[in-house]
Amino acid sequence: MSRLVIVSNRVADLRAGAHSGGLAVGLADALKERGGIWFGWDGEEDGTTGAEPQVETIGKVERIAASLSAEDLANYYLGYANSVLWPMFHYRLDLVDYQTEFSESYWRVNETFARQLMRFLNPDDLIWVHDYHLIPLAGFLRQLGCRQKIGFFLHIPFPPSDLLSAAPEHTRLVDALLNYDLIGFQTQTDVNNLRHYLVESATAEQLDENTFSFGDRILRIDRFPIGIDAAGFADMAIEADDEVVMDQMRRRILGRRQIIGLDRLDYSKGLPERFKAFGRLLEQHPELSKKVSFLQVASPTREAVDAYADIRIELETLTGSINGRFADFNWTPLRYINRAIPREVLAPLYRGSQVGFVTPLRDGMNLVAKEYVAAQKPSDPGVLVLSQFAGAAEELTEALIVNPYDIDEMARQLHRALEMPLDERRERHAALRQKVFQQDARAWLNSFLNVLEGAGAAPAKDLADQVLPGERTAQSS
Ligand code: GDG
Repeated sequence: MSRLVIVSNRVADLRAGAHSGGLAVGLADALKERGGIWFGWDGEEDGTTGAEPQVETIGKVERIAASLSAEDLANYYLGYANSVLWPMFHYRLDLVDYQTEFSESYWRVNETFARQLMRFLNPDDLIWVHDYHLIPLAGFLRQLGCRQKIGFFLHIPFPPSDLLSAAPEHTRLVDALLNYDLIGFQTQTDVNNLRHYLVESATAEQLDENTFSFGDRILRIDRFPIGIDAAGFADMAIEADDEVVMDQMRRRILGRRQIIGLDRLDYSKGLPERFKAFGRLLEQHPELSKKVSFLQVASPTREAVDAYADIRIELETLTGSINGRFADFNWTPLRYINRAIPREVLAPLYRGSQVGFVTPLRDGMNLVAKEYVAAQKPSDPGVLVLSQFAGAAEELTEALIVNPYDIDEMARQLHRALEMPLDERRERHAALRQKVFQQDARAWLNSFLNVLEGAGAAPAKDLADQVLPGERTAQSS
């Protein structure tokens, strides 16, 4: 079995326990089994780009932590990655803040990372690069002579061809992607979007539905919907601490149900629309007064980016106005927590909430939707209300699927979720649960690595069918 080399923006803490979060733990387990490297930024905010990376050996795994200067962090990470690529890939061209120094830093940091990583690679390593921060990495590795198989997984959406074409540097970005052997996306929509771009721009020749050739390279594009450690999360949900248990008992006594939302505080998550939908529900159903409350946890991220500061102010204003209008001396309809809560608290909180309200305007997958399903009690489960624009909606079709821009529709579906009879809740949840447990983190990881291991070769049928340049005219005329 080849060694595995994982590259992500931030190197994971390989000593952290299972309670620290699903994805990093799943990838770290795969690394520990196969042996290999995890390479990424060390998380320090005042380093020196290009300084000798720190190497720590843990069993068969080398953790290589690279340093970044404060300036590169501002330009490469907050700038290009999070003020250009993040909004662009979430269909928000209006929020793209393109600056030449962002771009210069982005490509240079990737080149530096490639040079640093190259020294540690073995000839038959399997390299797996994660996310939009590192699109150019394979191109720079190839320039340095890297012949190993390199896969790329995009955790966020990939925009439609028309939208991408309006963005600065789109040709350079797509050309950089073509240096990978395998590109994995969360959804079929993302796969189709890159496929259309490649076909329309004639950037690469299509060999079959998922395979393209570009110069002497063969590229495969496919869908690998990411999953969670469903069994582990379900177990965590059962072990509630005393405070969570008491909160649930109190609500049960008062006959009060809870809607829950949990997100990083990000404009892509549709939080203002979600708050308004809850306000609309209370407005249209006065009988729900004191009978339902909405708990939204929104942990702060990327606060140095203006668009994130703006959304925070908007949410505080909305919370104030909804509570001001509907609250009573013994009932706060909307509780908004603007900080992270521990994972072992959030799992039982999901379980104790009758509705999971997950309504991003655009999301690669959305793991919260899957965590909510995994945490439910199968005999008396809650209902998932899910945006049609979350990648998860492609799989979780038994959720109540909503348009996150349509406030009335969301209010209606919230009401339907609160009123849903037990039989229907059980039926929908059983179907959802099966999908979440089947397509879990381990299945996702294995399927990506299996395809990457076989990648780089043209599909047999197409090679045989491939028409040589001179033959094409003869056959078609
Ligand atoms: C990107 C893509 C894709 C959130 N608040 C707290 C907390 N969380 C945890 C959740 C969940 C994770 O963070 C969020 O995952 P999402 O998938 O919802 O969203 P992104 O962070 O935007 O992730 C996304 C994902 O990559 C994976 O490919 O699904 O589409 O945007 O696990 O539970 N965890 C704790 N406290 C919090 O307050 N402990």
